[in-house]
Amino acid sequence: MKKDYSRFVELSNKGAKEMGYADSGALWRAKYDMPPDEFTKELDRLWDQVRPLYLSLHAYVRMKLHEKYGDVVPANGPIPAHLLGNIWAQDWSNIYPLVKPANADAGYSLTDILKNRKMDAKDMVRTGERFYTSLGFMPLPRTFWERSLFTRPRDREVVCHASAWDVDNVDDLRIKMCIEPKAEDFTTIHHELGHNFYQRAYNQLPFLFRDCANDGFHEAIGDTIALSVTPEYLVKIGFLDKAPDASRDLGLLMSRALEKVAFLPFGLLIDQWRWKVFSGEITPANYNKAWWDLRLKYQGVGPVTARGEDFFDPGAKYHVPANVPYTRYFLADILQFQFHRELSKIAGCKTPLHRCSIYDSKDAGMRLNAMLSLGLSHPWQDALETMTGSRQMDATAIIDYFAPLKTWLDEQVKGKPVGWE
Ligand code: X8Z
Ligand code: ZN
Repeated sequence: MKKDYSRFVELSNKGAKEMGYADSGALWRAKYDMPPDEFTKELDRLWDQVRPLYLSLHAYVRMKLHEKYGDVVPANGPIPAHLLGNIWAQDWSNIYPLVKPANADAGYSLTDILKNRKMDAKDMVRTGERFYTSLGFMPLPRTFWERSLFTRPRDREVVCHASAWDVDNVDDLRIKMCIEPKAEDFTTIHHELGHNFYQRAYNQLPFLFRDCANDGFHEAIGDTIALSVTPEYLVKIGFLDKAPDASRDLGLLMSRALEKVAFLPFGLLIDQWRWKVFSGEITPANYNKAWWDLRLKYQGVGPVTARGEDFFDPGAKYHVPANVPYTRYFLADILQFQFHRELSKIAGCKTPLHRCSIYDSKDAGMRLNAMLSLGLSHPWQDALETMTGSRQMDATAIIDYFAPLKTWLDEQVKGKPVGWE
């Protein structure tokens, strides 16, 4: 794939240059209603805001993995990426059992609930859809149910990486996903439906405005909804008899952090690599070295054995060969907490943010729709202001959300090394 990819980079740059951009990376960075250099600075600013939170999680997880695996996991160096429970080390939820706080486990498994209830793929999507209709959105069209792909076909190969489609730019909405009864897929369903409900919210606008405020917004909507899949919500829809009390908060926060905080540096580094590939600063001769340098710099993870240039590890991440920009997911990771904080206020939540569900709040739904229906007709700053009153992306929302966990993590690693350089 490496050879094909480097040829692809040449061709892609040729097109970008013909359009007046220095290279394809510059073209991608030009889509944020601000000078591209300013956008890069914004990313640095946001990363600086969240890095201490990531470092605390990293130090704690490394300590726990060191306890379990011994010196394979250095006490003060990078974590071997293959021990984090995910092939890309982008979401660490699968090692929750290894790192969960003693006595603060939430005490239920959404995966077990889905399995015990014998939920099939469509049942899970229906449940996701009901969240959106509870906010006041119209149910999905009949064709969505007829034309979507919900399970892995037995007779042919398909791309199972989840995606959402708006085939006619009006209401031929579909998702394509190979759903299994597990919590991760339940979350992804809400993510994909967020794309579909956004697509439908802007389908009345002039054609060129039928798009999102910026691609981070598109990725953030469904995740914002998934943040409302709280124990209290699961009780409301009959999935759980009783919500765990506040003594279980650390477990709940830990499980969310393994998904959302662990992801932050990963969300950033993919395009740090690609932008330099497009600009020529990283060449095919050092594709893999530069990749692992960035993995170390941002994530503090390393390969299990040396990875030479015979390997092309970035190619294992879907979005690289599929040429889907990735910074959007970093932005979404920040924005969804900003959206959740605001919508929780509108929904009248008195609980801490990680216990607030906006389910059934028509007021929250109206505010959300006010932003979605702007589509691309305004700069994203206007859309953000419509939703939150602020024109700036702001990581204080994710930081506040995880503040109790951060305090706890810092106590656990007191006297132990933090960071890896
Ligand atoms: O690719 C996706 C979505 C489709 S837009 C399933 N995500 C990124 C990934 O899987 O790497 C969602 C989170 C990050
Ligand atoms: Zn998405």
